[in-house]
Amino acid sequence: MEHLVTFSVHDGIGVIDINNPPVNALSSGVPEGIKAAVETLESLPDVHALVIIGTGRTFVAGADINEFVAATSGKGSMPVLHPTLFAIEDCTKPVVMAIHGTALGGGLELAMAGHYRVATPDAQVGQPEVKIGLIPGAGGTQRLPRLAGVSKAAEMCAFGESISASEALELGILDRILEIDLRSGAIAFAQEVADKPVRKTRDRNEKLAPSDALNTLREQCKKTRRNLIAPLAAIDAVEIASTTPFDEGLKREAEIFERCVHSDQSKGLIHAFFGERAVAKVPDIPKDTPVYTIHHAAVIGAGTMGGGIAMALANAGIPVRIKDTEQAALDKGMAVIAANYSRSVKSGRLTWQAMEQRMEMITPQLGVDGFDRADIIIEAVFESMALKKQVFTEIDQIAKHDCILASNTSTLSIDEIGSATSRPHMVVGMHFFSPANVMRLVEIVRSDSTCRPVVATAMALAKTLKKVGVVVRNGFGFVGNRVMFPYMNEAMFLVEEGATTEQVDRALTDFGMAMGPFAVCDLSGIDVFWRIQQEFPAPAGTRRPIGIDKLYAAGRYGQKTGAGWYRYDESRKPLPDPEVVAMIRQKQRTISDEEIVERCIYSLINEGARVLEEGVALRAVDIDIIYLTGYGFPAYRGGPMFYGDTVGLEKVAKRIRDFGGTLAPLLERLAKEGKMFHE
Ligand code: 3H9
Repeated sequence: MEHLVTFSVHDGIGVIDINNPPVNALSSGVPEGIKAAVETLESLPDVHALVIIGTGRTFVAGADINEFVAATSGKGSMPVLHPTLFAIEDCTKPVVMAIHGTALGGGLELAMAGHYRVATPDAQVGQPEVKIGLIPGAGGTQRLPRLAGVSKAAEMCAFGESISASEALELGILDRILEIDLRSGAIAFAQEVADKPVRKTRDRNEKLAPSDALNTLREQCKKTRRNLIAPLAAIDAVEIASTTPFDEGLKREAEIFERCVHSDQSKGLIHAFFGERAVAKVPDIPKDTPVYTIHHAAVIGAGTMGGGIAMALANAGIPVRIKDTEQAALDKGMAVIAANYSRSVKSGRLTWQAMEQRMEMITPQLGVDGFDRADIIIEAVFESMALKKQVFTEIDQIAKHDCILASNTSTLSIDEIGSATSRPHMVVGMHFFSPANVMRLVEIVRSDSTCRPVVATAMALAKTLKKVGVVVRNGFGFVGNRVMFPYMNEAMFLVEEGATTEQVDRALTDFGMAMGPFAVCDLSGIDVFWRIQQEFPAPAGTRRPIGIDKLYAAGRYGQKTGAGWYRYDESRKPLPDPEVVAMIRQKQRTISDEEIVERCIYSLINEGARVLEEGVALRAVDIDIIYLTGYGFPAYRGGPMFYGDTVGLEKVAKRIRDFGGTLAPLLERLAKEGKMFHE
């Protein structure tokens, strides 16, 4: 406990250092250590004030999230911060919180229990608990409105976004921004206020007037945080501060927190939080694996994917050459890039200067000038093995020997593509998702030959591009698309059997999917699905949906032709089309939403079990993160495999059998043994 928190005295000021790397979470031992140090301070007559500061890269990133996992699974006790926060707030000598990096969640709650808060100019503060399905549980919903006002506090607790030090100063959360060294500046500040009477945050009631803005905020949450319980719960808790005395408010906050922390939503979101970090740790690619530095990049193909990838590189400050074979295609690609940036400028997310700088980083060209200097060349041409092999043979001859050759293929074999080069060890799949400048997922596909430094470089590049790289093995459709096909097939079977496209899409968006399968199919293009079916026909004897062939034959390629599974008006609004049903309906029975969700989602889980068993996905969590960051699976369900565990694999297996499906051996075994994917 001693090393987590240290107490020392400097020029009549006590200093508590919190030292719990990497982010000074308030793990067991830290709050107790702070409380003990405050008690020590009270006993020292020659020490007149206290500074609390974090060592290392940040102040305090909140409660230790691992402790919630342990507590809700019966393996530990729930963290309790109130005794420490009261000890600070009730301290008879002024307590100054010195903030750098971030004061998040319990970290901001700790800071608000102090009598003053000073910070570095680049510090950030926030109540992000909602992002893991919680509300602030250590008085944040009661103290924040007392400093920042009810409406701003509700917004911060409901959306979970951090704010800058300057905004926090303006709102009254901070008392001063220190341009000088934080530690000495905070000690000087403490000397300045040492003789002043202390003012407890909980006694400050002047900003607690009820706010009408909360109802608008609730409406906003219902739209943008669909199905989530924590954002609305956070608003309720903040509202209580405006109508109820502090102590009663704390009790009510605790009741709401308790409901949230035991919810499946919180468990799913916490799984997603740790999962995103877990996928970055690949057992045979240790942290010290050498990586190639990427100074210059090149992209082949100026279509939707190539353009988006070029934007992602330029956004990260990496100059990129983008090549296409026809001037018209190149012009069109650059016009799309410019239009995308202009939209960001118009919405205020980007300045004109930044747009210009980014456009300057992208060099369009028909030839291969400068490709010999590229550190990575990313191919994003049409999805055809013959074409890809031709491209790789060509670039292999131009690229320098240590240039990484990456393919953005979504289904094709990286081993086979690599075989078209003299350097299969330098060939890797980097499967971006459309729009590549926005979507966070990159599937990093290693072939049998891809060497470890190349995989490590692809992972590092994904991080530089602010994306989530998930390493997978080679195999048809890798993980994401491979698992999606049975899900899409099931959706199509349901329409053949009596459901409508809009019912299927609605049932699955109600479940939480960002888009329904038919809307996705129309957006990606029926022709794309048709081509994949040609390249990879279903094995003999397996049921194959008839919809794709019929729509393709009718020239209904989706949004791009104004008709696919839906018809589209000028504003691209999807309209149900009875013609489609007439084309593919085989039977007529009433199908419930429950059946739709079970058949589609369980088929995802079943195929997930197959890719796991085959080793295409390394761990269940990799599949979860792929689905959360690339396929619009609801984060509060933790990903398909985590959701399967939540439902219970025995039930999942039984329902798949009931629907006539064939169980993946791994799923069958786990279900029989009463086990889970995530043990
Ligand atoms: C809370 O406070 C509830 C209270 O209201 C009530 C209590 C009663 N706990 O993200 P990084 C780990 S809820 C445990 O890669 P960055 C993380 O897993 C909490 N571990 O670094 C990773 O581990 P590893 C409210 C945590 O610089 C390592 O630290 N707070 C926690 O990109 C580095 O993290 C939040 O929700 C934690 N609280 O980002 C803040 N935080 O190395 C959550 C981090 O083994 N944290 N770790 O993979 C963050 O948003 C980011 O981590 C932060 C740093 C911005 C701080």
